[in-house]
Amino acid sequence: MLWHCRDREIDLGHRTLVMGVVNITPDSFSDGGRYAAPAPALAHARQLLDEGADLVDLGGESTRPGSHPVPADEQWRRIGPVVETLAREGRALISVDTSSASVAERALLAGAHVVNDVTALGDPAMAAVIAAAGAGLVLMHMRGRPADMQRDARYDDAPAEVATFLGDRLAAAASAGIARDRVALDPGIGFGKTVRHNLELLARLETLVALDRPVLVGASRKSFIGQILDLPVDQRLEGSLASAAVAVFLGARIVRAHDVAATVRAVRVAVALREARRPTRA
Ligand code: HH2
Repeated sequence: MLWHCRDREIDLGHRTLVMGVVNITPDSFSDGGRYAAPAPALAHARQLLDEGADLVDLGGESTRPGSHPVPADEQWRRIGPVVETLAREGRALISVDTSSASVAERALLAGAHVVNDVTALGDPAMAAVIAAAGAGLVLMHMRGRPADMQRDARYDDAPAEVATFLGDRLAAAASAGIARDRVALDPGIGFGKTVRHNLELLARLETLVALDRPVLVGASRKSFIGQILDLPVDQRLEGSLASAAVAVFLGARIVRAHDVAATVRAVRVAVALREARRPTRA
């Protein structure tokens, strides 16, 4: 399984990437304000790369439940200096967490490789920007929008409905000129879902793996873990690692995480277990 992101060809056949989260925001749900200025954000990105992150996900807009969109110019003011510096250094695979085509365009011009779009091409101008740059794309499922997404969290069969949605968005991306081999798919853990829906999506990840594109899972520190363990956001490491390990074992090829060093170790063991399920070659 190959994932093409501009000039990079990433073979995910026997690997799972760890995507380190860099929230350059005042209000993200788990680390809002810690890396809001360029210098701490850059230092944090470098630290995550040193800890073994395969790519960093730079975001200038929180999408926590109840949050509101941040104007494109403000998003770029937050993430631009970090994207530009990391791209100049040439070491990191750079993802930008934005659903704004104008932010994505500026980031790709500066040298980013992947657009992580939690609205799955909700901005009508986004597909053309990604197609023109040959960028990688993450299509994520969300029900509603962050401001109201927990109000309508109803599904008959969440994994099946999410798979249908992502299959449709994959087809829409292809008709807009974004080759399949550039796209990764994400069930959107915590985006318009109850605890039960999130658990079903993780436990039945094969429903998404069957779409034959890399599956990305972002369960790190999310509230379903807090609800199971009755723990606040700063005490969800073990729950995040357990969720990541199960997702990887069931086929996830990219894990989005805040705690990179620990996640890299958990993912390596889970990948070894996943590989052990394959029939051995004669
Ligand atoms: N989760 C968050 C943000 N972006 N992107 C993808 N593809 N998948 C996810 O699960 C995902 C995401 C929320 O986490 P975080 O960035 O830490 O919080 P906030 O949105 O409050 O900045």
